[in-house]
Amino acid sequence: MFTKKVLAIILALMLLTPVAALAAGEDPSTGLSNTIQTTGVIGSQTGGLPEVRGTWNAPDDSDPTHLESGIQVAIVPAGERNVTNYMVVTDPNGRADINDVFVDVYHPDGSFKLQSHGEKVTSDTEIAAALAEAVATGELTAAESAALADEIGNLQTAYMYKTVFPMNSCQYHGIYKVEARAVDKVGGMSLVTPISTCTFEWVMTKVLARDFSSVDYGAITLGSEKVVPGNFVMESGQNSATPTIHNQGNVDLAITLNFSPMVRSEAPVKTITHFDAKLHVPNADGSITGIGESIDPITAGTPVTFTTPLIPCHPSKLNFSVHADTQPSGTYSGSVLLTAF
Ligand SMILES: [Ca+2]
Ligand SMILES: [Ca+2]
Ligand SMILES: [Ca+2]
Repeated sequence: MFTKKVLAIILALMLLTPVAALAAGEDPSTGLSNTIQTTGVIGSQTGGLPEVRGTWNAPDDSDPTHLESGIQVAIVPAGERNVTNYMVVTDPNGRADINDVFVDVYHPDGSFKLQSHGEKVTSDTEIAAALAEAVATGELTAAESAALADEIGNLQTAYMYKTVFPMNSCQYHGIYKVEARAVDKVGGMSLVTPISTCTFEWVMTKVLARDFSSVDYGAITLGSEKVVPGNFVMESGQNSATPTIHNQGNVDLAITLNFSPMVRSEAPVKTITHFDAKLHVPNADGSITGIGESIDPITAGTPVTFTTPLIPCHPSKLNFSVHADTQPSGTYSGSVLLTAF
């Protein structure tokens, strides 16, 4: 019954679909509907797959004395740097059968980050140095290192490969997983095992940069707010008239402001104590939507914290405002403490 039903549907489709008959001499390799034969043999690779015998990452440069287990990689604030993965690979068909190696790198939340292909390390000096470093950082025991060196050097059954991939301060801190894979000349791929998997820690680093060191409200009119508008552009130096702050680390920052009163320099002493501020943080992809978060009013001496986190990567705009209502004319000065935590 089922077959009949399917047949009926196929017949109906044939009736509904106008199909031009192939004219004499027309190329049969063209057409809108094509059946291509596929073949393959499962099990033909048995015993022939390459095998990752050991893998580790470097450098442990945020932990130079290697007191902390694992690899702690230091970030470059607002910049990029390379991480190196090493793997030692063998193949039952001989190490000459290894055709390609690559790593799959995963973010701390488990999502895929990137794939990068490696190259064979041919220098004995470099091989020895990489193995020695892995022992120093605790990624390999001395016995494991010696066994791998033996497979590469004496037995000549394995090669060492290194894969260099970039890390950016825009990427959040945490433990990144690296799966080392190898492919042989007939396309057989090594299996993912605990031995072919390693990690590194992208060390949490808080960095706040700003492009201004002072805020000049200029002429203030009694009864109306005076705004110093920021922008999204980090100017070089710290003399910008358009305040911008930039999270150059790899973790969200909370931003707190604490205004001091602005005090009149002439006698009698008078103070301005009413301020406000607005923080506008771009989206994670750098696009800018919305109008930002205002805190208004802010009273001098009372710290306030924006609920909007300052996310890494893209510069954010910070506006400062002052309100003077009854103060006499004169020159007023104060300060604001900008804190990130
Ligand atoms: Ca093979
Ligand atoms: Ca370490
Ligand atoms: Ca600016």
